[in-house]
Amino acid sequence: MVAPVPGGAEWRRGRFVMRVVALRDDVLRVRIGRSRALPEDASWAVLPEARLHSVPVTPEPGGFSTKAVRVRIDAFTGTLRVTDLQGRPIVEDAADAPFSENDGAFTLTKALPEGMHIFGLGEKAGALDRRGRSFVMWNTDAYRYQESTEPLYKDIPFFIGFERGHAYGLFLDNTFRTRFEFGVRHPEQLSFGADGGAIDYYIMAGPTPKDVQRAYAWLTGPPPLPPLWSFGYQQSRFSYMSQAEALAVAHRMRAERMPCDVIWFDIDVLQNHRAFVVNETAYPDFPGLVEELGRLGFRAIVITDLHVERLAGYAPWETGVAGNHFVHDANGGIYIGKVWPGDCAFPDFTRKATRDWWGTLLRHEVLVDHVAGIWNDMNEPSVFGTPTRTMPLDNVHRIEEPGFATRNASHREIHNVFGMQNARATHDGMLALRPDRRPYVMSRATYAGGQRTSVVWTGDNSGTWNHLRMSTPMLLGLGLGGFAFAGCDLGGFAGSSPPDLLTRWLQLGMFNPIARGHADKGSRHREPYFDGEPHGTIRRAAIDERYRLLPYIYTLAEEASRSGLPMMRPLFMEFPDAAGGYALDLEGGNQFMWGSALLVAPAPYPEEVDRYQVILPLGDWYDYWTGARIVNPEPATLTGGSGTTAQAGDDPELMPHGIDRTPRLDLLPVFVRAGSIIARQPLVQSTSETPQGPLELAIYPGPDCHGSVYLDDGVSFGYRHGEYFRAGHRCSHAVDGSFTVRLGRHEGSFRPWWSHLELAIHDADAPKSPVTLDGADVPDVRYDAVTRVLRIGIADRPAGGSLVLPPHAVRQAG
Ligand code: NBV
Repeated sequence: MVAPVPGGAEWRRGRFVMRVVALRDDVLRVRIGRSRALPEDASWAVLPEARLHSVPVTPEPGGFSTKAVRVRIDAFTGTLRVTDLQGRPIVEDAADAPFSENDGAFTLTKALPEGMHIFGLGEKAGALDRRGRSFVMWNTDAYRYQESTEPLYKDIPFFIGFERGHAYGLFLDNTFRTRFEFGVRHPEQLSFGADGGAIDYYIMAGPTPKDVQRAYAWLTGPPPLPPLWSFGYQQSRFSYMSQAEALAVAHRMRAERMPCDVIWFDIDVLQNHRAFVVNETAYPDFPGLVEELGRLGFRAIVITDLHVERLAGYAPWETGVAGNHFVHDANGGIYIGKVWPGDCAFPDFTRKATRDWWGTLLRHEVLVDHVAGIWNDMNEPSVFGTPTRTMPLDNVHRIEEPGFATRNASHREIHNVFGMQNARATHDGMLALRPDRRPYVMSRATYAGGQRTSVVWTGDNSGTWNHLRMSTPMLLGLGLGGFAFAGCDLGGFAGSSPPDLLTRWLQLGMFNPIARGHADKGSRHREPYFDGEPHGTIRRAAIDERYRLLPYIYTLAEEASRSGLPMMRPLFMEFPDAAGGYALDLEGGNQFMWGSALLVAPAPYPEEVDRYQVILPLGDWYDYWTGARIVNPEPATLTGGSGTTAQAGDDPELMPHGIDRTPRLDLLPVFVRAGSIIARQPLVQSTSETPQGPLELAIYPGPDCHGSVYLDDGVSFGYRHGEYFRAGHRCSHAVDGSFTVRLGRHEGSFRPWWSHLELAIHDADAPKSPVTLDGADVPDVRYDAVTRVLRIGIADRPAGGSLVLPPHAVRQAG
């Protein structure tokens, strides 16, 4: 029977109890207990303030409603239906057997309507649309994975169901090995479950993909704003084998004028791969090296794997034993497994005391100035020489944690959060040691919510064309999984990418949230200068453009840190109503949005030389490289299966358009949505350099034309106390055809590096009468008839202002 409870409704039958509550009007939590009581109310992923939030609901027969959704529970079967207030289904249990269990494992089954597509689950290889496939969540060291490899390094059990115009989200908060399948066992059902643990999941009602994404960020926390330098180019290798080699890379990058911000130090910087101990034979003066790198404008990131070598006299081992900080085996002894240094113990990161202890070990690394970040690898955890590649499932962790009942838990339960808690310990340790510097931690394994304490990369990909292609859906999946800040090893980790591949990968990687080249031991070098010409020139141009775009990129990053919206976005997120809907993300062949203004359109199969079609959704676009406007292109030929092509009655305005491009090594096609204002800066060689000259506002006229600029000191938390800069700008046409740029008022107390703005208005004509700023003529107006760009130089004024171009200088765009 179904009874009202505060904030929701509860169904009981036999030993089963299901409680559905509304945390917000558009966010429901569903918990099912199998022994007359609900499971423990605790979570590694969901923020307590979200988990315990509630809104008033209206009890109704068999359920309740909020201001956004209606919940119905069948009194007999417990079948759950969630609809909008008009009765349109959002997500519904499968009519037959929505629930099954077997020895602690459970499976829930829901309807999968014919036209619905599934995105998410974080880092998964293969197609972005998950429909028709099955997945496992079990953090795994998956060296040289392929498209079909399951599982991979991370566990983000959150997916989005999307059908043209409508989306919902579902997050299964369960850390055991979980399984998802979408239309595999039954074409119109999806199911998910776990090997054990609580049945505890959340439904986000949308209706837009961005609504879902924001709701997920509300539940699990948005990723905090990383330092500005982390958006520069970063160079890594396994490993730079000596101090001299690392320094030579840095010098060469500067000599070649290839901008770069970070050099990464992999395990050979450590004595016998032992965390926290520098190999002084290869690196006789590591602090001195890092100082020198700092003078050259580089930061250093040092790897710190979690396994602790069993070695008398080694402080992490000794203090770890003394503090009882290591994971136990089933017999209560310290579990020892083999990893890089040899026999190792594993800190029990589910104990707060152990995380605090781990944080103090970072003292050596973090207190060297310019060691700006820590890299947590191998934290699935990866253990050598075991059939499971990890520790035994009956190992014993101790949960001693605010918000949780104190208890022992098997590795079966903790495995998937182990890496996340390792990264959390590193993050919190860095923060404790340098309270006013933003910690930068990169982690390989993680769980939902791990975005609060680390950025991630996609592990050991390979230097093959196929892996270049795979990188886009993987990073899009991570973005949808809350990890807005993610990267892949540019050039591929394992094996040696040939020069053309590396060139193309660097071009594409400049539109990834993290742009870091990395390479396996023994493989060809991936430093961008390595292959001579024409590669050097092409790669330099790609990196230069990343640096010019940094104001836009950092503004996007800041937006992600508030909203959870990814920087790299699938097209359906920006154009949910476009005809063909999701097809944009399938037939667009790896196209994606870089923020809401730029569309990046690599060749669908990057090694092919054939012409391909770029799909441009809705409205006019501009070619990013030439500035030329692309008006009314041909309708795209969407050729996919049911639901992808235009249907009778589709509004032609909503049909995407297609244009052809022929692959060229020196150019990655990028387009700008009409109605965008994009901030760019003069070129620098690293973010430690102050750009010289004005901030450029590149204006691409079109409907709802807007853009903003955000900046702060790039490293501290001052921005949280008002020390930031923000300005929002808009443009519009008046009825007489004049064009106004409304420059926004400066917000925040941070003073940016520029004093002047250069407005670059694209597809303009030479103005026939003066351009005015708040009524006064502007003297600095330059027109280039070849590019059709009108450049206007003005002082940037804290109060903003209105810049008016006379009629006919700027055409109305569609
Ligand atoms: O620390 C060495 C490597 C590292 O370079 C790579 O990025 C990680 O994913 N690490 C894996 C350990 C062994 C790789 C064969």
